[in-house]
Amino acid sequence: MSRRIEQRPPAACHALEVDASDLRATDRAELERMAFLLFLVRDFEMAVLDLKDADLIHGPAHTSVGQEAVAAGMAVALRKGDMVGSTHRAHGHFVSKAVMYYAPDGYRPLQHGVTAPVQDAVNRTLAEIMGLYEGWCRGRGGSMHLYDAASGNLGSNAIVGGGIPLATGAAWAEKLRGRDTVVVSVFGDGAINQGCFHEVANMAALWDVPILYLVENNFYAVGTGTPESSCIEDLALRSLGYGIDSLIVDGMDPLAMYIAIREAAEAMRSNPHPFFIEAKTYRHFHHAGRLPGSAFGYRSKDEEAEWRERDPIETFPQRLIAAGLMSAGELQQLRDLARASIDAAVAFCTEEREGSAGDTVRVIPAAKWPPLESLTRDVRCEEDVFEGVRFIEREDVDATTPMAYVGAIAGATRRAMERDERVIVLGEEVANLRGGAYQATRGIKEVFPERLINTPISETGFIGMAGGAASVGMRPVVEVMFPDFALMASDQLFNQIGKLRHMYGGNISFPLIVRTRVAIGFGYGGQHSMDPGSFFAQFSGWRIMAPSNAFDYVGMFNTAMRFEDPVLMLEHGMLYDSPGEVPAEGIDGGHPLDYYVPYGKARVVREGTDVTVLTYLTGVAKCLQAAEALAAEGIRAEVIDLRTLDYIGMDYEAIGRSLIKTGSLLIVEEGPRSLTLGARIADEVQERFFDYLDCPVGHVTAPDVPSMVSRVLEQAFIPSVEQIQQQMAVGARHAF
Ligand SMILES: Cc1ncc(C[n+]2csc(CCOP(=O)(O)OP(=O)(O)O)c2C)c(N)n1
Repeated sequence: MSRRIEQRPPAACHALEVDASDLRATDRAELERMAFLLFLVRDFEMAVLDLKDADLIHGPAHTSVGQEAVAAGMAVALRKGDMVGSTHRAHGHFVSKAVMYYAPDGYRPLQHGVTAPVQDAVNRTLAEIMGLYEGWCRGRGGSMHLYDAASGNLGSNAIVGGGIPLATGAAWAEKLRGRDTVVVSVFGDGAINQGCFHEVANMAALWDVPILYLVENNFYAVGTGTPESSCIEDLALRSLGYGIDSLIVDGMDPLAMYIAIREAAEAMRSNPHPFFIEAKTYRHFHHAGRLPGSAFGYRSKDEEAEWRERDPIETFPQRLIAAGLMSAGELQQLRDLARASIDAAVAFCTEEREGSAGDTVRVIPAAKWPPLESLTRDVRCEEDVFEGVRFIEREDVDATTPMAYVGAIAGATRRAMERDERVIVLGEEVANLRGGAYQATRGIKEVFPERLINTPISETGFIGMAGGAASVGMRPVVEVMFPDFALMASDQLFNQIGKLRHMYGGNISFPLIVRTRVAIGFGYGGQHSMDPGSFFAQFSGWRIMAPSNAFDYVGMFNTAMRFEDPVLMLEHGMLYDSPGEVPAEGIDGGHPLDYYVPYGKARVVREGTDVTVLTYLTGVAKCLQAAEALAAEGIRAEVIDLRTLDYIGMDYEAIGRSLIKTGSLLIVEEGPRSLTLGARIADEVQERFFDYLDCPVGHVTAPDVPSMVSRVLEQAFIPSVEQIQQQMAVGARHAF
């Protein structure tokens, strides 16, 4: 007879109840800090709304009026070295964490007042929200992209859910380095429905990451009520399936938040594992602006009035007075301190002028704006990371030893791990199958079993976590099994890793390598055969290197490792078994694989005078073959292996040098036309070298369809040597 045996989730959810005895049991200094932060955040947010109304804030400003207890309790509960990643509604979390970091140890607002570093933190936060140069991110970030690594503020983030993988990765990195940092990832009831949360919650539990997921359930995502987006009312129940304990907390009570977070943090420090807190809270106003939500019809005035009764700015001081822990006078002093600090911040960012009607108006002094030259700064790191490095090419090396392309990948990776303990390697199957799905991690598990990490099939999650780990100083190498799978992780790769350095004013870096292997030609079809170079190249934060042989692979991998930027190492499956060679001896007596091949330098692999042919990866051998065949007819094609594929690093000098000789350009790529680099290269070439060109630019690509599994169709899809040869001949006649 069949029967059903009840199975329980491997974790538990509780609701926290706090009473007056907890208040009395709490250190008086902690209560004072919480009260001060409550007042400070409220005044800060009201000032933001005033400035927004005066049109002195450009773009949206999502305030947390009503929700201050979460920020105040959290900031007081955490240590200075702990970290907080936040959302689009981050002002309160950010300024509270910054204040607690920049304040003296044992901060007593009543005794110390608002110290200069605390005031500076408030000023810089407001300045950033206003887009001013003295802001944390040089005014480039604004309200939704605040960042200050020193105070542990991992950043506000405008993509709902987008910051969760980064914060989880930062927490993971801290644990891997043996630190007892706790990271809090704050997000809303709307964000919990993003897949990225579920991917990283699973991995955080799997790897015992000390991350506190703190959901501010304010019951609405814009105008969508939680019952419309979740069939489970208590969102804290959602973590149980991942083996993460959770707690439901009154998010209108700073003390409850403080107790919940402090206890969770201390437990995580001694026994790392994620924890989940659902803070039930309420924003008094609509999603943005100062109108109540009821004005937009998605909630009632009665509901708003009920929550107003629980406003922490009123209730917390009353409780402190009732318990005899603080006097009304002391609380008023704290209110005055907060008010004065916010007034000072407004005065720091603006000045009063006489208006046209003889009234006084507030304006932003011209000197406060970011200089226009800063517009394009900080997309990538400076290349001074190569100080003292000598770059070499194959011809600089006399003695070599044979090494296949795939051996070069594994060898360079392993060598990087030997050199630098910050290097970790992760991806699907990388530690299985004796070298990963394609042998590119062969020989690493035997030496670095802890640093070679198999991931679940969660591209968003593990790429985002690698980004977070990189942002706090690790050097992850991520294998993406097939390039097409990178699209699963688009937000993390492009909105986050590819953009944030610039958006956060150059204050963050993502030194990581994503390796992926183009698989055109293997019959895997349209969802496994992408050449992602042009896709990554849309995002200027990414550097892209595509080595076509083992020698270049090792040297370019080493170069990629040295950058503070994300680098895509583009490989090709058809090259994996191709024989190659690497130096037999090390430069200056070092390890043979410790050499650097330059970024941003294309390589002329065959000289010619009739047509310039740009290509990369498997295109190099094909173009050489075509050029050889044409040589018999007296046509001399110059073949250039681009090697660096991103548009900033593209070696236009080499292209120009060649075009002076040939006057004709052919670009050869394997991908479907819309997904190739050639259109942009041709555009750039006509702008820079129009006078050298004797004819339009030719472009050999696959047709604009996804690749196919059928052997004959795939062969017809991939540009053939004959096709290339024929187009080279046309190019040599300057007849495109
Ligand atoms: C990926 C993404 N989808 C949609 C939006 C637009 N958006 C911005 S905030 C928001 C609501 C978020 O709600 P919640 O996570 O509950 O946070 P709250 O605003 O309540 O603090 C939406 C839909 C966005 N910024 N990012």
